Amino acid sequence: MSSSPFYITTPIYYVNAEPHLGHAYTTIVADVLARFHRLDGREAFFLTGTDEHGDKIMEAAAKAGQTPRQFVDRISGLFKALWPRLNIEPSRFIRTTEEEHVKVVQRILEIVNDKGEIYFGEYGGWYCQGCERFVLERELKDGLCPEHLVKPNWIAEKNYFFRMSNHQEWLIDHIKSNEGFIRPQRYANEVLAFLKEPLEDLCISRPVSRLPWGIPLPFDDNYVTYVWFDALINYLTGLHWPHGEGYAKFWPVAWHLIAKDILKPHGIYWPTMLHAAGIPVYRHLNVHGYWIMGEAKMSKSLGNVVQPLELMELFGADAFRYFVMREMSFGLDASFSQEALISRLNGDLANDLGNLFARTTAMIERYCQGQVPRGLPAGPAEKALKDWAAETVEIYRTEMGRLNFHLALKAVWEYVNNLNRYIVGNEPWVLAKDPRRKPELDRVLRNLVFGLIRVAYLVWPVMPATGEEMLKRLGTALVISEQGLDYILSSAVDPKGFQVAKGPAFFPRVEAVERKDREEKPPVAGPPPKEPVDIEEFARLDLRVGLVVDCVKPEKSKKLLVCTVDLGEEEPRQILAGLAEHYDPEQLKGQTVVVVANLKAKKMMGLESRGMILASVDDRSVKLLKAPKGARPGTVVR
Ligand code: ME8
Repeated sequence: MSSSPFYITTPIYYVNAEPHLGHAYTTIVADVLARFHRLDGREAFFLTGTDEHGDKIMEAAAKAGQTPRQFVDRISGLFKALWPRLNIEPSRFIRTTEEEHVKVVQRILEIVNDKGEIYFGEYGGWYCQGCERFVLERELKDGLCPEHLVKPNWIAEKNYFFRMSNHQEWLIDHIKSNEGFIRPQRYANEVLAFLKEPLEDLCISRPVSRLPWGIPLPFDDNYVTYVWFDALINYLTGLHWPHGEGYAKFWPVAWHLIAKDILKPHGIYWPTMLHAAGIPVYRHLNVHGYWIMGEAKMSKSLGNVVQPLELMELFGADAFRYFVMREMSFGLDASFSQEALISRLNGDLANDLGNLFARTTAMIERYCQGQVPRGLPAGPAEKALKDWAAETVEIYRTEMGRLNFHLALKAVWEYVNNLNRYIVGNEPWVLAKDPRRKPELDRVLRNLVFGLIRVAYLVWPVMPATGEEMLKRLGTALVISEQGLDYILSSAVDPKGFQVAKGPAFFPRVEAVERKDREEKPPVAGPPPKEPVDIEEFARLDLRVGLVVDCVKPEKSKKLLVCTVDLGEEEPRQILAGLAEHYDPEQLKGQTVVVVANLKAKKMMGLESRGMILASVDDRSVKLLKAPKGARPGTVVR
């Protein structure tokens, strides 16, 4: 075992959307790794935070009717507040709007600029708002951004560029000669494949006139820093680069964790930026796959799907953490479903682990007044159990180090089930009937507690609250030892004389839940409430049910759809709706909608609109407000 320190980072998340399963997963993995390394005798630093500059954030703030500052404070707060609910304890939560970070970014820009690695030039390119980057022609699929499936905008302007191409050969060589620099290997191959073509220089500025929300370039205040150049540097700020003690200690052992969506910025921009600035590159970039909502996606239209983070609140943070760590093979996609979560919870947690704990502690309460028996020689079965524990620790340590969390947990569960078999094989309830066999009974019970203590330590990185509570009920407490995990194989954890308490079930069996109220949660980015109105004022609006009998998209407009709507009048009306980016004309035909019928007629793009179709609008989607099934055209809505 080595005692070198350990540094783990998550991506810093964009604050334009509420935290979801994907964000939770990466951050859980980071927390598990930090805890595992601490448990194995290393000092660990774990950094997460929020990415708060750029176009997307400006736009989301504007939609919410807030200043960017108010907006980012609010959403960043949602992320920060979620982590303790998931038993996640970062060493630092960093925000790119912090003054320290602004200074670090500017300092690095100066260094890179002084080295002649930045120039001013003109560039036209396809800009994908979702990716917040220029997407190369060859990356497009049928003219669309492959990640966001939207057509990028063509933007041409004068900007500052980083000579990324200067570092292409170095990067190829570095990836090839450092196994595991990017891992799993398939992602290193993906980056190498990309690097077969000449690398373009990276546009690292945005004119303030277009985007005022960013870090000003230290050498030209008409420009702010491109959000990726700003965001990646958080990994240094987090350690108080350049003079921080943390930087000296942890940067040489930096591990980044990301999903495959942001491989390019981390696998190409970041190492070349560091290389250009003369800063050593990170040790490992660890790339995981996507969580897919699987079958749940289909039933989502039924409106009864309980979202993953809601399930976490219902079933508990530790069970949720166990599920995601056990279910996903790091590097590959995995699908999330309530059924799979429940099956793990009732199987692995309630049956295997929960029962082992309950049975063992109940027997000690019943046969030994709650006190673990002392001073008994071990027989061959106990020797086998001890060997098994040593083997489990070995596999666990190896697989954790390789990010094969599912295999590490599998090994722990084999040990758990071995303990369960040890109970069945020794039938302590039979031994208890014969007073002459008391020494045998004592030996079995003490060994079971010994085993449970080891299990508590091994599950602690993944289920910290459970691990700690198990130890407490077994009459002891977690020790982070310099010996690392070998500590749990030593006699220091021998439970003789410990006072044990069974306590309530750790993981009561659960059943599937349905979403009771079908209302979505209020959108994060909703605008502030409007002034109150009198009922009379409201009553002046003539709201009606309308049937869309026809719908076409005029060629001239990107946003508008021309709808023909039956409102129960002599003739259907023409109503223009700004829905073209969200609905195909075909999807609207036959819908019963809610219409503001007495809106004054208005001309748009030379076409008259008589009324307005209502829709819900938030920062992510626009959805048609549908009238109740069977409501006839012209019916009043009030
Ligand atoms: O990209 N499955 O932020 P972001 C698994 N601000 N993980 C997922 C996921 C899914 N379906 N969806 C998201 C950004 N993630 C930038 C990062 S870093 C200097 C700047 C996780 O809010 C995963 O970790 O879009 C992914 O890489 C990250 O969220 C993207 O978060």
